[in-house]
Amino acid sequence: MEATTLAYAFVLVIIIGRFCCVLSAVESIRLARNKEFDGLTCPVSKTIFNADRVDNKIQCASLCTEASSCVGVFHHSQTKDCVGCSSFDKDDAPVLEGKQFYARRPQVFEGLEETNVALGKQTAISSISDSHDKAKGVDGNTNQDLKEGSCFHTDKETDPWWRVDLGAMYHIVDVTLFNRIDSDCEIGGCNRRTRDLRLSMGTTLESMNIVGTVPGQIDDIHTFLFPEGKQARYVQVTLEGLEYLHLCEVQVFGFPTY
Ligand SMILES: [Ca+2]
Repeated sequence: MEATTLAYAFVLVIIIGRFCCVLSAVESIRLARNKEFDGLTCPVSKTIFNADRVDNKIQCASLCTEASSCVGVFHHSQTKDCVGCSSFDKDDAPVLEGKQFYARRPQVFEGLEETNVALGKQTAISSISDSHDKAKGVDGNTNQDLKEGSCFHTDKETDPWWRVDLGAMYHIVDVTLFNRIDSDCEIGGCNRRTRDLRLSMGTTLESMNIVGTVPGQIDDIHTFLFPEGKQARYVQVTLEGLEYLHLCEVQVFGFPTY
């Protein structure tokens, strides 16, 4: 009887020991998961949203734009988690494979790759001179010599304009104009014609707003910067006054909204 009791006690000790090991292992897993998840969380009480099934970083960043207090997001390309924070120091974030943090400064996201969203898009123009069609403003060729066949050119008229339809809403961070700089014009060069420009943007053609102006002649390459970003679908360049309008490329850098 005593031997049997000892045997039961021995087995009990083994079971308890293994149970403790299991508990210890569970704790390790929990801690490991917490540690891993630290890279997807914000400081205490600074989480604004925690969305799952967010397929890409741009959709994740777009969620942040809908929350005025959001300063950045984590997006995990494997788990599809998207976490928005009202405060975060990205330098403190642990580096985990597949996860990236994107800071909002304050509306444009560092880390997202802006592209020329005007490239190859539909264009409109007030008039066309010779073969210098409107589409040449977005053909990807920045050659600034008209003879090379990659510039658009209006007739001489009052307030000539050129416009691109981006086809969707974009966060726009800069617009760059490539002036015509060949020497085929009369004294003074052709580049002097490109002056007194205004840049307009709108989400619709009925809601265009002036977002930049250039008094006098523009540089050979002129860039309008929008550090906080502009949301627009249409981008238009208008020359104020009686003149030809010709540019060899208009680049619109930004990233899509969803
Ligand atoms: Ca061109």
